[in-house]
Amino acid sequence: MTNTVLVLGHRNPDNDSISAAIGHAYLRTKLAERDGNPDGLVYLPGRLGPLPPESKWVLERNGIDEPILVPHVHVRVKDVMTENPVSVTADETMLEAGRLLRKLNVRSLAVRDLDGKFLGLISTRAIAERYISATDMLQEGEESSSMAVATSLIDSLTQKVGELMATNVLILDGEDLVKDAAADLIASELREGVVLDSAGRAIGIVTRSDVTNAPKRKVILVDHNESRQAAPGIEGADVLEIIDHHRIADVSTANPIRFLNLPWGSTATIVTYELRKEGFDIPRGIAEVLLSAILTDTVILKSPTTTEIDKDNASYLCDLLGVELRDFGLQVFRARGGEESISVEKFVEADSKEFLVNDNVVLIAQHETVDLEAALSREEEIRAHMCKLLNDKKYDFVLLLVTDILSEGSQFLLEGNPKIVNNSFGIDVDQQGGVWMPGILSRKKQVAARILS
Ligand SMILES: [Mn+2]
Repeated sequence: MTNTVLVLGHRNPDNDSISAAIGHAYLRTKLAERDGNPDGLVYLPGRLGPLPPESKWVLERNGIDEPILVPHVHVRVKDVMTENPVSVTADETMLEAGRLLRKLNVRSLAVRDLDGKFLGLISTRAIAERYISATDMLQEGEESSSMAVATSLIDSLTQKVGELMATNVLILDGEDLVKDAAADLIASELREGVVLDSAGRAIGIVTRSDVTNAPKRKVILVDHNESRQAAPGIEGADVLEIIDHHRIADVSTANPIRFLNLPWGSTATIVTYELRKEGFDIPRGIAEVLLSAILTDTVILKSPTTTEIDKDNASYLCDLLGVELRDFGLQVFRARGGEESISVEKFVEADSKEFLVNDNVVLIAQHETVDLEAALSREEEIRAHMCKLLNDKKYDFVLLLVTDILSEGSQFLLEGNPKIVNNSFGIDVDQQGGVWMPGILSRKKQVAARILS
């Protein structure tokens, strides 16, 4: 486990955090293959929370495994234990056990029954104690007592392991935190604890020195560099690298590391750029994963955070995949399923603002979408909720702009008195389906300003 490097995005992962973790783990693996990997590091993408639906969609259709769920990066018992400890059966002799201990140069062996179940530990210390106890028979100046000691020692060689093993062994769980296990182990009579599997077989032995010299877990952070957003336990982990596109925050490291932070639209853009710079072929699955994240983080290259480099890398991936950017982007956003699944309250109210017009209070709400059709399929339900707000709050009218980011316009839906809106825009808003207003994207500059003037 000590050679595993977890590549982790932020808490509450979005598609960029998932995709950048997968893409960067792939890049690091390819670099290790090409440039050598003396420490035998294995790069494993992880996630700190549930998989967003669009990530699930893109991974499933490409047959790529979900990143493993990483609840924290504290050191666990399974990170420090000696795996698959050598064991002997309870009816083997002390001679056999002793020879094995010597041959393997270990201090203890697990003792098992015939089904493989753990029974106890036999240690060099138990053997030494057995020998020393034999010397109790020694009496000053009595030749016969030396013989008794020798006989006892010889007898001990054929004694069964089961008679001498320790059974008061501390049983640990592989997932236990080392800092907790350490306290238990120091308090326990024996120097070793044992980890069992569900069938009761010993799968690991942990010694006191294992827990006091526990190595830190190795991580690479992608899509964040803020400890509040990072895996619990990050302050005790060994951060090897950071790849990000956010503000520089507070993660600190003991050693100099590679910290690549660029003000581009997504971390997936940075990973794509790096894969290209290093000259690696990008397999289809990885390309789709990265493209999906460039498109979610930049809202299909429409968000103000979008740069020329995002556009260049997105179009490179589109060419490689033979897909059309907008089509693929829409598929990704549909997989996200927001329009169908969010509550009508959220749909209407999440971004709504009251304004005062001629002594009347009005509500102007906006819902941004890349899938106008799906959004408007809920018109009836949306209007019913707008009516409820209208009556509850005694608004003069409630106007909802369903803004299509891709088509760059808004559908106006209105409940209540339509006069002001109709006069301001020269339209007849009071109709089923509402009115499409091309070019209207900003509530503040293009809608409220006109209504208020
Ligand atoms: Mn991001």
